[in-house]
Amino acid sequence: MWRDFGACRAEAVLGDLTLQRVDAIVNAANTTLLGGGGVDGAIHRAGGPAILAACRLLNGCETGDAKFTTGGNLPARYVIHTVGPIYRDGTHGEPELLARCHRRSLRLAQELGLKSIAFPAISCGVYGYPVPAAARIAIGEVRHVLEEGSSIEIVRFVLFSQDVYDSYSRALEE
Ligand code: AR6
Repeated sequence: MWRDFGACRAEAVLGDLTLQRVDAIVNAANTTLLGGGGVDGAIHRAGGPAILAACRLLNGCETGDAKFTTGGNLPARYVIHTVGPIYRDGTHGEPELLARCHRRSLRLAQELGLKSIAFPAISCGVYGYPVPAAARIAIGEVRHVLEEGSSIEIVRFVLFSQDVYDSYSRALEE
């Protein structure tokens, strides 16, 4: 499923983020940036120790912010580490923080001069964000940033299961 926003293509695919041949993949990290489970664990396993070594120099990352490191052994040149909100009930700033993760990651990619970036479903695993709502926020914010004008040509959402893929596809169609 894909859709063009301005000169940029946004797409949703079912797959493994760590295998993507893009300029940067985005990690759904935690504030320590020192690794964890889920997609974070998969990125560190596939990318090797260079990513953790680079993360140690970054002093963590606040929720809603983003920082970058090398991609190590990954096909992607960079990993952009962002920290999504832990979902409580939706009234504790979760939507704004989730939107900010996407905005900060895209801005960082633009500052690095990148043309392609791939996101996972940030906050949709351990952090418990209801997937349809997270998908609408993620796609809405990406659209917003791209329509402001951007050097980025491809934004790919790489979803690990059919239900998550379906939610992101639906949000792209809306
Ligand atoms: N490719 C694409 N998506 C994946 C992959 C993969 N290889 N592996 C898992 N997912 P989560 P969060 C999906 O829990 O909710 C970590 O411990 C997964 O099915 O990775 O933001 C961090 O260190 C789900 O749909 O991230 C933090 O402590 C989505 O990625 C915490 O988890 C996100 O799930 C962050 O939690």
